[in-house]
Amino acid sequence: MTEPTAPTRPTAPTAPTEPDQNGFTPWPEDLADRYIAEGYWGDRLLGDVLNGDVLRDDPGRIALVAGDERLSYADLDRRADRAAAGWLRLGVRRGDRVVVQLPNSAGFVVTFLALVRIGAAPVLALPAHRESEIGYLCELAGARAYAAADRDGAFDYRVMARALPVEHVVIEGDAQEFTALADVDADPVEIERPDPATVGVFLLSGGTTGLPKLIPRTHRDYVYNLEASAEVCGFGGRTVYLVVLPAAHNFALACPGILGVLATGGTVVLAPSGSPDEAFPLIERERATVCAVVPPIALLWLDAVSWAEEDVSSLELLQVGGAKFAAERAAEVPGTLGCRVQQVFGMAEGLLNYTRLDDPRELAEGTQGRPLSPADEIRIVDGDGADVAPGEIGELLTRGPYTLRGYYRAPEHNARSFTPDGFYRTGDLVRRLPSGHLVVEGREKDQINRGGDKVSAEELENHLLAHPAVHDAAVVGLPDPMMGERTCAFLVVRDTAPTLPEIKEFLRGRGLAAYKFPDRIETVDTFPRTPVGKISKKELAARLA
Ligand code: OOB
Repeated sequence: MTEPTAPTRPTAPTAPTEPDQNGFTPWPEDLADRYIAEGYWGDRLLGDVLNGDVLRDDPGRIALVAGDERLSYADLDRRADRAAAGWLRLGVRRGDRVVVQLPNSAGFVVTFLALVRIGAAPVLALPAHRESEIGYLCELAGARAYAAADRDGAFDYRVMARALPVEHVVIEGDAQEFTALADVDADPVEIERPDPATVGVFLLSGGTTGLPKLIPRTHRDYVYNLEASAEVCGFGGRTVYLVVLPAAHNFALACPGILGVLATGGTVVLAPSGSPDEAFPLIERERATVCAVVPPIALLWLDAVSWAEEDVSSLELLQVGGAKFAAERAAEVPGTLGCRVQQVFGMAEGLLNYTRLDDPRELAEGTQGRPLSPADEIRIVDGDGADVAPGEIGELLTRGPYTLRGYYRAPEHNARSFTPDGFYRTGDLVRRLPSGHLVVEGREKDQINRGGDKVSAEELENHLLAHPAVHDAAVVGLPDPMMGERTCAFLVVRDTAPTLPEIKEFLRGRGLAAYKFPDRIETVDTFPRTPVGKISKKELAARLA
């Protein structure tokens, strides 16, 4: 302890305090100092991500291709500055939160850059989310504004927006009574730079509880995340990256994703989906070199190349992650798609594992990669929290320079999700090879991984329990060759069992995202119980096998 010294002059409010960082758990000071001293954290902000050399020396280079739009680095930079001024004029300020639910459009990228430049954190919702998720997120985040498309097929975001507890609604497309995204535009103004230690963006957790969780990512941890990823994946000026996953998902955004491409001078091409009908023509036209997909898309592509007419030979790297990609399928990628395969085992909470581009095939195909950063700390523990022997299976715990220390405004959940010394409990069961590569062997968390889309069993159970005919509900994963897992809801019903279409209609009415709907329902008289009286999901899952 140093002697306290008397202040020589009254502390004046030199800078406005960052509003509302109260729900954010910072890294302890000694670790933060270390991450800075060792160069993991710098002063770069998310708003600075566009490659500076390209902006100066080659500003006409194409940064973003979206539909008919082709934006150069200079165009994108200018549009982001104009949009930032537009958001400020609308009344959105540094420290605010804005729920952003935009599809893979230029509007998404411009809005993201504009908000991080003013230091208003985007809360990145998926286009599939509905009232149940979006209403809750707006409230939890205390969002000042909500930005969305006009519609998604038959679904009208504007109808949902009318009931949201926000001051401003901004709509891409036909805005009706709301502000049009195109009008969030003004002459650029001087903007005070946010503090790199503050939250730059909120990602959504896949969820294991009744309600979605928010993951605060600071400017400096997320910049490290995307820059280190870009380096490991060899991204650079000649990278043409096709985005087929939702841009709002961590994988497509920053692993290395859209932001990693823009940071290293490459070109981002946005596709509406991973369907070969939409993705292959774009690969051919733009000569895409890299794409990140979930396993079901990889399987679809392995199949589709044999009949598709497009030339996809420009592809050099297929990143596969979000759910386990079987070694046998991974081994088919080089021969069938003519490119390398990279396995990515990541999480919105932080830790990223990548197979390396120079890994021997057996590691690239048969493992889920090794940690991105030398500063990532990994523990693999048994049920008592003790380290397992080398090579044994256990739960993966982690902490590091880009892994959260707490969910936003979730003290009770945080007490369970982190060890007292700050390791995040991933809920994933892994084993580690002598090379440091991890193999994902299963999951401890009560979640279904439906081809990369995460479904919290508890969240779905709570919705099912609200159905008048449902007495009790238990949701388990059903093995599936294409999706890895599908969702099965076991129900104890009061008298007549509802049908699957009735259940889906009920859940739609409750505003739940459709990817969380059960694929199958099974009615039972009673649930099997564990010795302590909990529902035995293991036994229920065994009944499906
Ligand atoms: C990615 O992020 P999230 O937040 O949607 O889901 C994380 C969880 C992991 O904890 C794990 O259970 C599962 O998804 N997972 C995998 C996997 N990649 C993710 N399980 C097995 N094999 C894999 N390769 O899914 C995500 C974030 C960034 C990059 C890539 C994926």
